[in-house]
Amino acid sequence: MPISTINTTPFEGQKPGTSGLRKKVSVFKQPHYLENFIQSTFNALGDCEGKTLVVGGDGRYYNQTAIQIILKMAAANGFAHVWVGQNGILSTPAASCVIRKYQAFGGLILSASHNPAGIDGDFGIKFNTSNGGPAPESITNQIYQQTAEISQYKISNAADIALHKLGTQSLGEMSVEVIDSVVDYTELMATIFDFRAIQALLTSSNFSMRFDAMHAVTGPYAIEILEKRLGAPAGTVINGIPLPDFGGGHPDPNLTYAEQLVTELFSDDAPDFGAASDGDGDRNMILGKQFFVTPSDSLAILAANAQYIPAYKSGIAGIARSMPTSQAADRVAEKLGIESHETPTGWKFFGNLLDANRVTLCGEESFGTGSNHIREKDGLWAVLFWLNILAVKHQSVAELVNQHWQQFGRNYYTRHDYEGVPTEQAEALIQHLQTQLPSLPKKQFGDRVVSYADNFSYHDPIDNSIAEKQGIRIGFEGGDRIIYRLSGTGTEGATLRVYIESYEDRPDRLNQDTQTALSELIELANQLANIAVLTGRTVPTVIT
Ligand code: VG1
Ligand code: CO
Repeated sequence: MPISTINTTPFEGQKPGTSGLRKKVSVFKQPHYLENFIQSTFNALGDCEGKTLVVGGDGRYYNQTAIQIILKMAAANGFAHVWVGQNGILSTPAASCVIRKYQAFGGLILSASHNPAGIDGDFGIKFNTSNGGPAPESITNQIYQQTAEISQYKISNAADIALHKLGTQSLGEMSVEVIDSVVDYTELMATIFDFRAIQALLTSSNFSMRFDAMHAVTGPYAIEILEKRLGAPAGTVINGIPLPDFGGGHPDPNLTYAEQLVTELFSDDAPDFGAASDGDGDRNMILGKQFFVTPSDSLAILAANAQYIPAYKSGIAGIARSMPTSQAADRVAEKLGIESHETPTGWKFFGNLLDANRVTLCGEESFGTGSNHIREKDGLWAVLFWLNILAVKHQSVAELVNQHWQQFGRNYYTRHDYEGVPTEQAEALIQHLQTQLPSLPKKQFGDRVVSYADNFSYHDPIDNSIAEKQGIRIGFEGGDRIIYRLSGTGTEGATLRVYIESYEDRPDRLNQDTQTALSELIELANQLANIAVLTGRTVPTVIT
């Protein structure tokens, strides 16, 4: 089958961010744009001859078109074999599972996660390595370098693959295996959790739950696992049909965007348990009856109850959390006498710790939780983990969380996002904070004293790589913290994220409203960064 070599010139800004390259669909659709990035990825990886690749995406608009191009380029670059999800669908955790299971050289995941989809929405792509995890910065930097130098790409002239048809097809010399998107992932979940106990819970008349797939990729996975395998009544999964524009919604599982689920769980006859996932299936939100579990608390609670889960019953090696995630999990690690690690934002920083078996559980405040079963965060896994604990302990979500706070204290936590801030303004704000850093330690604000102020730098204990400038941290005596960083996943202007945390262990102060409990610190965070003056914003766009 003939292969064409096409001349091209570099596009500016093909720099992978927190989680791959994310741009507007209109940017990706420019002639050669996707091709340049794919060829640059292959160039950065070196010899692709005879290797195996996994390809799949979250089903958003442009997914299948992009996959056909990628398959032809993979063939032209010498790959021998590609595993691709049926209709081009693989959730991010399922892609990680498939890469590991079939020992592929790596995978291309097409997703912009919860960013809006559709012809006017966003598209994204990232490369995961053979461990199933997002490529580390050493590789993404090389890819970026290649995008700046590219002059040609290679593409096969073979016909399209029938992505709906399960089984083996060939594309020139390369074989393409179209696989069921759900089977391998479901099997993996069954090896981790006590499906029998969860089934007993989900079929009991004393328990009801709702799972909101938000018209994104998790629908088929949730229907298969929760309804078909575990016996939850039909209708447990809502918005379960993936749509190329996610139904016009914003599949970001939080109190703002998962509105339908939140309304139901906070109603008078709310179900006992509610959960939602995001565009590509790697995030999770956990709700009880009229009760919200912060992702930071969720990580700590899963860690403290890991012994109830078959896969973790002999103990967890350690816990890692991203820097802005609350310190709740650290207290659990301390009690268990295991390692705890603080890494920069983005799942790629957990990979080395997981591979070296230094940690078993990982989490981010941005509704991401996962374990060593794959190398991505995993939405449904977190939901099953919670259900397994509830099934064994016969407690409600609120009881479990309150009990945790009584034992460990509570880290009140909130994140304030200011979206669509002009980039220069956002950078000036970070600079304004940066210049204050040396003068802050020992300074007193009300009854708080600053104990450290820095721009977080991470030294990876496994490969000794260093990631600098990962966010401004202002820590106070007693553990309170304010953190500021700019998002690395947006496609329009800048998003300023302000993370605020305060620890409380007085038993009579554990049930306050979060924004009230944190009001002084929130005010201080606004003042220190001069947010109103420097951005013209007096209220955040989203509070989680
Ligand atoms: C955000 C979150 C981060 C997460 C990343 C990818 O990044 O804060 O914790 O890892 O999204 O998640 P940023 O740079 O915008 O803060 V996902 O579900 O978009 O793959
Ligand atoms: Co996601």
